[in-house]
Amino acid sequence: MNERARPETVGTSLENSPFFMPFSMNRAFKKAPRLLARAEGMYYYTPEGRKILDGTSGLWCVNAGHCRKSIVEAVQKAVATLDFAPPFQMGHPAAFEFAEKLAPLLPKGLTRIFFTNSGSESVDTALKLAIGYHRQCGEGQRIRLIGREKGYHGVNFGGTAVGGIVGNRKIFGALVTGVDHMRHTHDPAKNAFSRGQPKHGGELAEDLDRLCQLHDPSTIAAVIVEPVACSAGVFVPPVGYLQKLREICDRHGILLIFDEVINAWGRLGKPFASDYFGVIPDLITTAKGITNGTVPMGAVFMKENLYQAFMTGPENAVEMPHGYTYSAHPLACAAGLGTLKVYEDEGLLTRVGELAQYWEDGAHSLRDCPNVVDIRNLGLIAAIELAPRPGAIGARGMDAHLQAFEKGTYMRVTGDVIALAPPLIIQKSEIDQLFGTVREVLKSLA
Ligand code: PXG
Ligand code: PLP
Repeated sequence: MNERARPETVGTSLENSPFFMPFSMNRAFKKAPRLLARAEGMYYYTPEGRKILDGTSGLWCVNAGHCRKSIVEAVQKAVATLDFAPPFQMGHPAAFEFAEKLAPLLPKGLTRIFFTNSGSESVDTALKLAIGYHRQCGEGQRIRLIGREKGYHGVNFGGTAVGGIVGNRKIFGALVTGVDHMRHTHDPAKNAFSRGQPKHGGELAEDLDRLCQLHDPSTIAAVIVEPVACSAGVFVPPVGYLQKLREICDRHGILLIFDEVINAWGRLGKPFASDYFGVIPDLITTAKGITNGTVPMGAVFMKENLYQAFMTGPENAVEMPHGYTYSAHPLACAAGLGTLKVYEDEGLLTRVGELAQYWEDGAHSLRDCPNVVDIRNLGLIAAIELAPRPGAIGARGMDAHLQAFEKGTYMRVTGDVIALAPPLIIQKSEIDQLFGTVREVLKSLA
């Protein structure tokens, strides 16, 4: 018997629950929980049976919609066949099959795949690969890592260090040395209510040149950015910005990492954001939509030269001393294979091309709603930014989240920014419904 004092109501109340919830207001949530009991297609259902439209694909991951039969069945079959296989010095067929199926989808020049279990692990893996690569190439002094203000690269040590969201960093100290950050690209004075890519700010990529001058470029291993920075509030890259970053990296021998944990898997109407923007990085980090969120999985895609730099030395030596117990887990590979088939059968990796204009028009129709100070969009992503209440940053946003949930819509809110990114199977009528609910909420919010 657990000796801890527990309220009489245990079983019906979560107020004293031992579950330490991630990135949540634990105390407030446990007093008034918002639980989801099941899901299907575009909708969640609460334990009481209320139907909730999913406005943010779970957490930007359920791109093909919920509980898709073929994915569920693939995972069910896998778990009953091979629960686990050690990934170090052993293998299982689905891991090789999944890599084989993914390879042709990758942007040109990216040929090799390292499996992880999350976006955070993908980021830390990519940063280590970058540093290791330079050392393999005789440039062991290249150990600096450059991120960007407002960037989100997960929560592990490397990702937190290169990340640029102050609230996620400030209580954790120095984390990793040798990290610096470029300026963010958000310029509401010039770019508010831009449709698609903002016109102003492409030159901000030159901030990388400034850091090259400061540190000397020969000390820098890699630059990591999200093509569209989603987590901090949806910041779309200005026209020309990513191209310029690529040029500067090329000039100085610095590896460019695109963190496509959210951007990939059809969110912008192409398989990857790299395809959408026509800029090819040296490494891509991803997760989330790779398995439709069904089973945790992440991956790092890299150019051939990175892989080959490690394939040196004696063949009886481990080439890359890195990996996770659950790298290429059989259930994740099954979910990934099932997911790719749904993406292909239903054309989901390009479907957003047909929806993007309708989506953009819907998002920007909210411009006249109270407290809206900016609207940003690209592909099937939109952010509606609200003015904060004086002295209470995030309060209006949180109220919007709570009211929307009452009205049957789930939407992610970060501070006072509403971030929408529904499953790619959404119908136009559901786009209307989603923005209709947001409009109602904004009109009734103080
Ligand atoms: N990089 C990027 C660009 C991400 O968006 C991660 C890394 C980390 O992935 P994992 O799987 O370790 O969480 C992410 C994750 C939000 C939100 O509300 C976004 C993420 C995670 C949680 C919340 O915007 N992105
Ligand atoms: N810590 C200990 C003591 C371990 O034995 C392991 C893996 O064997 C890890 C951490 C890493 O765990 P994972 O491979 O799941 O990331």
